[in-house]
Amino acid sequence: MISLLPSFVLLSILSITAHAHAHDHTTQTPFSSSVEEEEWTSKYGPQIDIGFSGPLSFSHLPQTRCLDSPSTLFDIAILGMPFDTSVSYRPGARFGPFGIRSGSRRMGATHGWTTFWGMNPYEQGLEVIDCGDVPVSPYDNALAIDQMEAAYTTLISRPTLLSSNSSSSEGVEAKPISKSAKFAKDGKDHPRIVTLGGDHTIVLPILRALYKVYGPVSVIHYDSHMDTGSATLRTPKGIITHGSYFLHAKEEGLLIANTSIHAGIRGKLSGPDALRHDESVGFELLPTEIIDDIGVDGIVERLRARVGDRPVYVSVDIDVIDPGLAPATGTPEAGGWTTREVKRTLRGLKGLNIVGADLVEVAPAYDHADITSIVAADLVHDFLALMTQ
Ligand SMILES: [Mn+2]
Repeated sequence: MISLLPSFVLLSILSITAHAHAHDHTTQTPFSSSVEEEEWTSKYGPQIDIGFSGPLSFSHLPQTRCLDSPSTLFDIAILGMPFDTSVSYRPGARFGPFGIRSGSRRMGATHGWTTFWGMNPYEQGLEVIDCGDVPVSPYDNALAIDQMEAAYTTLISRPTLLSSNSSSSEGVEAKPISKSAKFAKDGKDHPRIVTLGGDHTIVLPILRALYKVYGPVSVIHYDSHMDTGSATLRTPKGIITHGSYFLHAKEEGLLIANTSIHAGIRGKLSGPDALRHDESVGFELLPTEIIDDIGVDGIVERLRARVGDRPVYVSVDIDVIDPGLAPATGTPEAGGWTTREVKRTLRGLKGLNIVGADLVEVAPAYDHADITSIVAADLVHDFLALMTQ
């Protein structure tokens, strides 16, 4: 652990130690007549993390390097994918997991109750932990995509902690925590992962991993861009980017045909052909401005009707939100939804069979006063509430 410290910190520690040692020989009278063992604990109790201190995990959750620890079981994991080498404009989302965790510093398991949800996701009897980040290659995209798939597959292949506990009691049937178990090919309960991106390309390895457990899924996709490859069709075939991964997912059979939906689209396109192409990939499209006509409830109704009771993956690009409220992203688009509107539509997804979720495209270098990171962390809290209520 000490080797991880910057050398100047190490030098300071060594020089203080050396100084104290020399001091022992010359000072006869210590300023305290006795040393009380564990003085901190006896006076102040546990060494808790406060909002502006402590190791950086999401919401101060216990953090484990889960990929190294096969015996670590959980029901829901936070997992970072610091990948940003397939973007079309501003890079920087590799720092997204760090930024979102930083934006969550004022959150905590003991005060996760909100009037918005009327519950605390950390107090629903489920183990929610932060599994750290996937160490992805910043040099080789094909390698990085395989690393992300391998990591996600590793974690969702484990039994949930809850089902593991209940099956270990003799005569007690393993109790699934989620309705999604009925979609799993093995009929078992699998943990769910909330992934912190990373650019949006991370969804392709995630869908590949989910396919192994559930088969194809439906997607609810919040974004100002369609990401179905209409703008990148001119690039060489086979190139996977953060604007084309859904086309690859469709071609690989990872999506249930014609059951996915975009919400919040407003990016500029080459023309109406782009819409026809998008529809051919299997998406319905809710443009940003429709919210003024049908309201939050209308958006929720359309999202729910499209995916029905199928297994659904929820992917949120932070750029669905207006850049005035969430500027730190790679391809900002003016005129987006407010944070409050997005939160209300997410709450409207209660009861759907959500098998996983992500929050992507946060690039903290473009942030101001952490506003984007705080928004992103808040939406991750909403994912946890959705998955645990
Ligand atoms: Mn986008």
